[in-house]
Amino acid sequence: MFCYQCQETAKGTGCTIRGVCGKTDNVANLQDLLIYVLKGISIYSQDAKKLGIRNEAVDKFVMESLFATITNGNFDAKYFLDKIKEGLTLRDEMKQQFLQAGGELKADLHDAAIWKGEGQSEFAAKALEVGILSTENEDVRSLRELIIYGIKGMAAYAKHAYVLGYKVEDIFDFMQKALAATTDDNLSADDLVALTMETGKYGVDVMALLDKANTTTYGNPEITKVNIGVKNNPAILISGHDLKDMEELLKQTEGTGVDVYTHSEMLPANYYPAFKQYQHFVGNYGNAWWKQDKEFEFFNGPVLMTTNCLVPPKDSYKDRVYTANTVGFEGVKHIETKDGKKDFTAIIEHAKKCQPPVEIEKGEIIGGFAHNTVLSLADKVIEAVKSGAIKRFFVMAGCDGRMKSRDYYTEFAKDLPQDTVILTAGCAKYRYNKLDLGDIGGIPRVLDAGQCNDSYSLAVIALKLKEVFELEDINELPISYNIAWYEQKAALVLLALLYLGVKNIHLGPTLPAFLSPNVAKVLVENFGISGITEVDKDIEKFMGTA
Ligand code: SF4
Ligand code: SF3
Repeated sequence: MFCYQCQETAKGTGCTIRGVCGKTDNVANLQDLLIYVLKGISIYSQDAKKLGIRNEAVDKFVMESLFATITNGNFDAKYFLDKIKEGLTLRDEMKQQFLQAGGELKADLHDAAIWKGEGQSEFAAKALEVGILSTENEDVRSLRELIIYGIKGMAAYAKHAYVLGYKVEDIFDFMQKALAATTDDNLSADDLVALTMETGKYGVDVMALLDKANTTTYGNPEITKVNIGVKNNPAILISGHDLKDMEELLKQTEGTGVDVYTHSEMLPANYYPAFKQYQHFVGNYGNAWWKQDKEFEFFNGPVLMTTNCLVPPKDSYKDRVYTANTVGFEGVKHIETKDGKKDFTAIIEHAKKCQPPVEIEKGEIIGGFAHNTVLSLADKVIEAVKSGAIKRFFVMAGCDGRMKSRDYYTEFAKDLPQDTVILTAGCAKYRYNKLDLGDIGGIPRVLDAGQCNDSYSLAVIALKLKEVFELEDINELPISYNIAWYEQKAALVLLALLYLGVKNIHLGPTLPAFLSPNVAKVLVENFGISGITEVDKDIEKFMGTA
């Protein structure tokens, strides 16, 4: 195996024996092969689209398969074996559709479009030929992987919109175009840089689509005080990013005597009007994903993982974990989706037999500062900026993770001058959302917009401020970007920000291993991207006092 798609990759270079995330060598290889099958399907679908052929099963398959390979999403070899088989069948179907419509096959079709294999051993052998390192030139490899990771994030957000009935065909087309492009040896580094920027454009589009899907279906997030303590009923903990599952779970648990709590990235569900109405929706339990091995233990009740980040469960609570959608782990119960619906009876009955959660924290945290709320406070915010009460905003969106070096973000938040405000989204917030950082004239100093996809809200806010202050360039705003990344959705968010013209983003706790020195140089020279150093030095630099 070779995998370097996330921030915690072994030695900062690549996981080669077993993932730091717990992914086995076998699963990593099968994920590589599945991506290869997706490339083959996409080669045909590109040409088929020119003949007016569109296959929704292909769009859905490509989206879900990309999503399944995201860090901490699916650890189950069987899932990937089945997907590879299904993908090969779909690839042939796509090819037949293309031929029947009068299409002619190219003489030099890429191997991804023609290889055949059956069963585990053939798949295992093929997987070894098609991994990341099969692209020899390290700059081409770096750009191809950056694009692939971007579309993995895109697939995740597209899927969340899709289950709510929202889709944009251009986004599906782009994912497939990008997959096919990574097999094209004729593309120059410049072509791939252009494709990387285009990934950022579709990143903005998919986040806008998901924002529309979420807010149209569940209302605009509202300023909300979220309880972080517990009640005395047995309960279910729901984690991940899928709001549709949140809705279904709340409906099905109503009146059963079973409470519902959110974990990690599901915290922002507490901000939506459609969910706040449920009396048995108690609040948020615990912190970011990587603390689940301790927190799930204390929770006592069953846990539903709707998306990443799943940590390989310990035996002590494994029987209480349930997965859904593209999440999977061998030996963990999976709740199937039938006709777009899920039946949570098993998990509800399980909860009834469990003890109530052990209280690990008490009190409240505040959130719900998505674009609609912040823009409704615009007058107050603008006044505070004009009067100098707010000197600078810090966008600290992104992810949290296990590394000790992430303590930097807690210290950074603590040490920021009192006349600054943090804008956040994603699970990065858990590094500072329980600190008492106070407010500025009633505006809290940490404004949480929501999940990582709600980073879109932060861009909307920045664009609005640019308009109000009549600025030419988004970079003239008193906003600094100090972003923490971990998995591939954060890679997409970063590309989206670059596409919107945001410069001088600081990225940490380490720069991605998948950026070759030359690709990193392009990002530094064109966009002023840099890493992090020490808290005080970075604050001085950001505040212009260095
Ligand atoms: Fe390693 Fe991250 Fe890949 Fe897991 S996802 S195998 S930790 S690089
Ligand atoms: Fe977190 Fe996995 Fe990135 Fe959605 S739950 S932000 S890491």
